[in-house]
Amino acid sequence: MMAQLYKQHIAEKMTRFQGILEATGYQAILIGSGETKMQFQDDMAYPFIANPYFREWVPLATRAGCYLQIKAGASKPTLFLLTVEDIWHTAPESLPEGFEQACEVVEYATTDDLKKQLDGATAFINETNALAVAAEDWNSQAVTDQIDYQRRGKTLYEQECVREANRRAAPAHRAAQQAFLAGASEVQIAAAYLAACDCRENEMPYGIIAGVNEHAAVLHHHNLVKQPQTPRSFLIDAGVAVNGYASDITRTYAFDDGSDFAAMIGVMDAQQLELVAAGGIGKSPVGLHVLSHIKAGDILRQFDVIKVSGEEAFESGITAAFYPHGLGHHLGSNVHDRGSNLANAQGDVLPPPEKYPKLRSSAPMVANQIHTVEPGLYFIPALLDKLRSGDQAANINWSRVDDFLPYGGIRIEDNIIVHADDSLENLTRDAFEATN
Ligand SMILES: [Mn+2]
Repeated sequence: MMAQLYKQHIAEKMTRFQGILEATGYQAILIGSGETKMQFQDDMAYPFIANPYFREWVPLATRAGCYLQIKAGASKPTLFLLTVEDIWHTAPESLPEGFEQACEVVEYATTDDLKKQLDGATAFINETNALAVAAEDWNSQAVTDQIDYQRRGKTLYEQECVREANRRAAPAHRAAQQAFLAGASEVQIAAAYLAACDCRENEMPYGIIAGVNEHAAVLHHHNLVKQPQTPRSFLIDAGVAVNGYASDITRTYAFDDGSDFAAMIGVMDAQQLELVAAGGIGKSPVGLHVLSHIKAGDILRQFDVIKVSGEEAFESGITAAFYPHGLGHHLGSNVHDRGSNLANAQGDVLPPPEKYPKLRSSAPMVANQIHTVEPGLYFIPALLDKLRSGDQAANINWSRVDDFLPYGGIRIEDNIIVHADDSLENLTRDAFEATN
């Protein structure tokens, strides 16, 4: 089934890229997977991962030195695979069974070989200018803007990749939860996660975030600790990559089901589903972001952490101290898919709202887009210190803040497809339900 979907995916991409060639005046686009990078003054390479533009076409995430060529008028792309004898390393990854027919596959051994096979004005996309093309033809923004704009709508193959990435991640999340409840260290929890999804750490779409207790308040807690802690709370943000596409899932757990923190997770979980349901074609991510802040304020009020309403807490900036990130982002071959602020294929950008200059998603949702919904609520000492010395300090119930500080915080994140009929598919909840 995947091979059939891939064939359709390539046909759809060919059509879209013919439009890009026409709009930008090139005869061909050549996308490199990238080159292996060596560590400084050493004979070891960093783990290689092909860039998202390449992965959008070819599911060879670990294969360096490959190029995909899309020519004007061609019905299939040509995939150039670097093929050299190498007795030191494992043979390079090859295409999944049945995928080869979608492309013309050509093996090459040297850059000169490859260059002989290129003709016509070519836009070259690659981290380095490995083929020494003219500077203006290398990563031309006119071309990458076009690519980023078309990638907003995911093909059925891409949707299935992210769906499968959710299916594989759910049992791993369960394993991590069990390890936490058993008193494991953060490092051991991550090991349980990897074992359950049967992945190497380098295959993860992003570094596993696994924070026990106060570490749940560190938004990107990657330096997992080895010492087991007396468990109170646990936040895990981790996905799985399938054919170069990511899932991006966060769950938060309390050790004691009867605690206020457990109750707070329950309220956040219900609110998160309301925020998911508020999305759809044409909906503004900015409006949803504001809604999520008011809801975060409501939770703080409900648990007596603040003395004002959720709405007032949002207006006065209190919620920003407890929830300092965006509600979500687009998901695909990039974990944070590009193009979420583009007004058109020519690269005009929709500016973020003045209040949220860092918000990356500003463009209304379109059909077949995949996005994350990830409201959060945290007790972050550095932000609380600022709040304590600011003009809103009297509106905070500081003894309640102290009650929650040892738990760190909460984030709940699902991956959602906005279908063409405006129905919403929650890939993450479906996957968790299937593992029950
Ligand atoms: Mn995310």
